[in-house]
Amino acid sequence: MGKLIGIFLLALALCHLSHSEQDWWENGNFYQIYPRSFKDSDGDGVGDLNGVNEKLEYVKDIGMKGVWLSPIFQSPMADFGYDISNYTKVQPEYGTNEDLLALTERAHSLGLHLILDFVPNHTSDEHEWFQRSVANDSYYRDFYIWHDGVINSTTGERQPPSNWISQFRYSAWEWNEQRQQYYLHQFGVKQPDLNYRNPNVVEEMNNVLRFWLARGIDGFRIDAVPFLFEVEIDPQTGTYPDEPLSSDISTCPDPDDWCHLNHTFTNSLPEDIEIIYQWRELVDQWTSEHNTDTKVLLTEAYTSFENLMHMYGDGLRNGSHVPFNFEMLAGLNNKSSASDYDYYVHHWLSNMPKGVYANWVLGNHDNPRLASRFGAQRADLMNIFLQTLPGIAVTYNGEEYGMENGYVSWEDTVDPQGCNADPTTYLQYSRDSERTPFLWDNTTNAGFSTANHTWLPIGQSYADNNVAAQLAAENSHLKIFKQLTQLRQSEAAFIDGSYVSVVVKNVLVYIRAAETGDKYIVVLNIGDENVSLNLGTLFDDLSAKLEVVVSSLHSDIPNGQIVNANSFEAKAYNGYVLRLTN
Ligand SMILES: *[C@@H]1O[C@H](CO)[C@@H](O)[C@H](O)[C@H]1NC(C)=O
Ligand SMILES: *[C@@H]1O[C@H](CO)[C@@H](O)[C@H](O)[C@H]1NC(C)=O
Ligand SMILES: *[C@@H]1O[C@H](CO)[C@@H](O)[C@H](O)[C@H]1NC(C)=O
Ligand SMILES: *[C@@H]1O[C@H](CO)[C@@H](O)[C@H](O)[C@H]1NC(C)=O
Ligand SMILES: *[C@@H]1O[C@H](CO)[C@@H](O)[C@H](O)[C@H]1NC(C)=O
Ligand SMILES: CC(=O)N[C@H]1CO[C@H](CO)[C@@H](O)[C@@H]1O
Ligand SMILES: [Ca+2]
Ligand SMILES: [Ca+2]
Repeated sequence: MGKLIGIFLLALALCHLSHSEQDWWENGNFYQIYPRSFKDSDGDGVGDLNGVNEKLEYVKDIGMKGVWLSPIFQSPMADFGYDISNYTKVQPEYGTNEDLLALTERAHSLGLHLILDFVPNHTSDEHEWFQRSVANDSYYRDFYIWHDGVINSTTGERQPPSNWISQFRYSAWEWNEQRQQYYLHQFGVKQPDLNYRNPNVVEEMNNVLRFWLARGIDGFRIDAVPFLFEVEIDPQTGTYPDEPLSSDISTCPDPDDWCHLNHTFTNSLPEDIEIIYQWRELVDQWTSEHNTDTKVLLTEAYTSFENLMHMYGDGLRNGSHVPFNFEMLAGLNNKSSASDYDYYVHHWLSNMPKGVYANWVLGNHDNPRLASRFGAQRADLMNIFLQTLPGIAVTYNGEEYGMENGYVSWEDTVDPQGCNADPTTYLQYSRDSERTPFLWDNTTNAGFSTANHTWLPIGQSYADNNVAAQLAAENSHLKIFKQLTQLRQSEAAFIDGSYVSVVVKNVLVYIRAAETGDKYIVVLNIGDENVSLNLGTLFDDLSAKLEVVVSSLHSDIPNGQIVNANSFEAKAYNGYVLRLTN
């Protein structure tokens, strides 16, 4: 019996609703689809909306409630759709607005909700607003952040108004010949920042939201929230203040790198959160005026924990329904201990405001796949963890069947972050490996596309390991995932049960208990050694016999097997969901 490291009891602020009373998004399962790589319906090698439409049954079948699509709007693709040139038009290679409407209707008919990626910080420089702004067209003149620059007293030359650096390196200011001014871009040169201090910009963006709400879209995932506002111009100097050097420039010595500065004037301003509250008001108002299902906001913000909590609301006003929990995503890696896992769960649960739902994110299109980041042996364990925590689970497409990073050669690399590196180092930077096509079956291109050439290669062998094969197998990562999402939907303990955890050696053990008395124990052996547990000494009122409801593929325990609580053997890297038998 290992040393008891700690017990932590949580009184969860959950509204004790029965399953049927819960709103669709509460406690929900959200699925991120990367449309370029999901399913190609017309054989051009690029995934598209009709492809997503063809596969919606699958999304429903694996237990999802909400689907969010990575950007699909018209874009010159300088940043794979994060550079939008028209917010109300679908990018032609993904389909048409009609295809999106058909997809929305199909989703609704299956009981799914569709969420679009909204990229409000900047447009593409090819957006009509920017071109009119460059032309000094009066309504659009101040849609972006323009400045004459300042004259350097030593050289007598014009230079940018401040030392601000873009996320993609070098000055965040770019000179425009036609307008004879600098414009601000916190990301790429082709991504000019909108000026949110201009009420017309706010109104135009509100109209974009209303445009899609009117077409049945169920909510928005809002990109890059901490970049929305910059400090106002200093009336004394007529320019913007320089940002101080980062407190630890030794970890970021290159003055052209974003991390070289401390972004006090361009990142995580209080105004960023204000506008989220305002967008929440807009969607809430829409929901009540049109008597629709709840429209939701999901927010992407790599910012302080305090800001993330604030994103939920300030006690008077509501904010994001789902402020993505990047603390856990950034905090856990394959060296993390069971105590680390425990820490991130408690930190969120015990600090979130009353009346909101926790959310858990472990992967997305910017991070190596779970099976590659945590080791393939832990693929099921990570899904068991995600699906049995209280609140909302967010799954990146492919994680449900334990997909690993795909191999993409230097020649095939397309991610700008990879291309900016060289053939020896590109794999450290490129995000293509987690974006390779979905493995549907064992036909050409794993059933993703019939094209001779797909936009990214199929990254791994798929003859025996694909969705169809996993569905046909007696047991598989995918079958385990489906059992987990089933439990979340049907068992009160997982719907709104309490959460109590214990860490023993490198094993995280927690109980989910419903008021009705139903109880489940989740055992996650994070470590690389088998551990024998006496569960009876860890929790009160435990029955002597437990039923294994679902466990990792390599646990060698069939579902339904009864085990002794007093001598439970947790295999290295394995996860288990056990039911109390009374
Ligand atoms: C976006 O595209 C639609 C449909 O083609 C068009 O009517 C609209 O004017 C465009 N908007 C902008 C701002 O370019
Ligand atoms: C003026 O230009 C010189 C030479 O490029 C540079 O070293 C110096 O930092 C500039 N001064 C200011 C105040 O930016
Ligand atoms: C832009 O318009 C303003 C206001 O009409 C004017 O002062 C300014 O000179 C114009 N700039 C250019 C480059 O035409
Ligand atoms: C915030 O959300 C809660 C829970 O849904 C609701 O009861 C409350 O009225 C909302 N507050 C505002 C200001 O909309
Ligand atoms: C842990 O992750 C690192 C970096 O991603 C990798 O090099 C290493 O092989 C991984 N170890 C295991 C056990 O998966
Ligand atoms: C995780 C994520 O979506 N990151 C995006 C944030 O916004 C920038 C600019 O829009 C994109 O380049 C990132 O991919
Ligand atoms: Ca296609
Ligand atoms: Ca901005």
